Amino acid sequence: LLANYTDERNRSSVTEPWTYSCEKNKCIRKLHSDLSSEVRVTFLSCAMTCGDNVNIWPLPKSAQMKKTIQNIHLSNIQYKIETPFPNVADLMHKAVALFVSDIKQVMKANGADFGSKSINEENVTVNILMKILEFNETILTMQSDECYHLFIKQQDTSLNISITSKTFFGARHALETLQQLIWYDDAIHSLRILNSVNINDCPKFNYRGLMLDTSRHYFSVGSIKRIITGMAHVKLNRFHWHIVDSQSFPFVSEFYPELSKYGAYSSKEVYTHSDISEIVEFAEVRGIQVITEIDAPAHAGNGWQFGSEKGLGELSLCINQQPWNRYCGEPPCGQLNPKNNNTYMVLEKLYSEIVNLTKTTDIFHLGGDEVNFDCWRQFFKGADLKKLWCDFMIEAYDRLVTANNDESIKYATIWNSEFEKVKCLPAENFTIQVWLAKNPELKRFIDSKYNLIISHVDAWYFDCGFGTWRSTSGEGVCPPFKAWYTVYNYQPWNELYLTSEQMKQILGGEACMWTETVDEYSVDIKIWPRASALAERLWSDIKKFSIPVETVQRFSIFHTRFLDLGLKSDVIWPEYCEQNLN
Ligand code: CP6
Repeated sequence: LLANYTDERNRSSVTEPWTYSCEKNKCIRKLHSDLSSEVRVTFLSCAMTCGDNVNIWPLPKSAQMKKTIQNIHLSNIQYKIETPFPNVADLMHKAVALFVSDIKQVMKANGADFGSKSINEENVTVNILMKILEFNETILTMQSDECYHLFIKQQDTSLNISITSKTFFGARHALETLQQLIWYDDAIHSLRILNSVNINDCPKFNYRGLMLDTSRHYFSVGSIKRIITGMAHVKLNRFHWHIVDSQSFPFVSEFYPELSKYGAYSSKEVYTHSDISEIVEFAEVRGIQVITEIDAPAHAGNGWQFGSEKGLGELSLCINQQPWNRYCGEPPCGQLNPKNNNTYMVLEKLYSEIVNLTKTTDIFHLGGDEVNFDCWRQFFKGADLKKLWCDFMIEAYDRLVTANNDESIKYATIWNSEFEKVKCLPAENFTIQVWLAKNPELKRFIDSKYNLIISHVDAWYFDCGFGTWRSTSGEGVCPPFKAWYTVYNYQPWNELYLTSEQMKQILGGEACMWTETVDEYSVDIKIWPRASALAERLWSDIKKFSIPVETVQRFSIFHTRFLDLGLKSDVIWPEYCEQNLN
């Protein structure tokens, strides 16, 4: 019986020694012959048709479905977009094209041969009707509605799929969900879909982010697009681009080209305006907003040397100063000069470039982290250094507003640090990205009326724990590796007992991929599947106790889909767990 077994991964060319069945809501695999062996399996074709697990990641808010299947042809799918907004129609056409190419990719990964005629003779027409009637926005704000209704119903030979949403974002999410309801079964050479589905879905949090640091290592435009592609599949919607830091300045400013000329690792390892626009557009079609951070006043060294040469004076202080661990968190040091007016002039110009390139709406990132007072103290003896920092952030904010054509920005975000104790920044304009504080400090931020983005170092920092780097001097500063289930289980708002009004101050969360120990060739498996776990925490926010086996199976099925889509991801669990969960 095993003689035919030429290629284990290609089921069509082999005769398998077992059969599958659906028994008591479980997929069971049994050996033929008199060998008695029975295992539970989770492979896709069986899982999609057996049991009542909803195999969608992140889990929709509400989903009813029958596990009844229809075989379909890619060439028999018709798309109709209904919207009064031409810009939305235009973007939606592009999103549909991505959907089609994703389906083709999944088919290919599962052995579809596009050259040969399908043995599936059924002639069912699939009509996808997308209605986006309410808003014309294509760049997210904190108010954007991302909900959608996805309805699939079959009437004889016509399979109707209706997608309704208020915005482009909702309809695009619906296509991601729909993509996960379609699979290719090579055993019967057919594309298949669940044909009775009713999903009403909304995210729990508006801000669902991933941060990438392109200063400690340079990342090619292609590798950034790959990360954004993965984000779109799990409905993450904010790409926070920590584009420069003290180590390198790859952003090519048109006002101050010296910054990247002196500060980039090489003349090739840079991001021009056209590179950035390309990335912003790539993200826009995927419902993702790009938020670019020029960290200040700390984490600003290489590149900033140009000031003295241009008659602008010292823009950054302590560059390369030793011993570095006294003057910064990570070598080489550099911290902007708060008493030089030209520092703010340069920042304002950089902000204005970014505001235009990224089509800034209501959110911006001003950095603000890890200010080193020993650095500044050398230059400003006797000064109130906390106040100096506060004044710096306020001035940076004012310059940002000027750069934004005098329109105020509601969510100017800064990393949490010393400043909470000073409370010098108005909560109407400043949002805190919390990477250090836990309860009860978190509750104090809420009481002080700040909006929060959660990124705690113990759960959502993806750089730590690989054992090759300590971010500051000394042992154990960088906490241990976080597995995907650590990421998934972090839910600090659950212990805060907030009113629903207070809960609104938690805008969402973000995973941070600092890149001291990561480059574009290793970044994928460090981000995935952990960012997918974060995505479900922020989209579905299922109350945590322990993670049920059904959730891991669903995650495992999504993981396979993610790989089929051509992306790379680390493992969820050992492969034998797929078959040993009785
Ligand atoms: N770079 C910048 C970093 C970090 C921060 N800001 C960082 C600090 C500690 C750890 C990981 C990263 N590398 N600009 C803190 C927000 Cl453990």
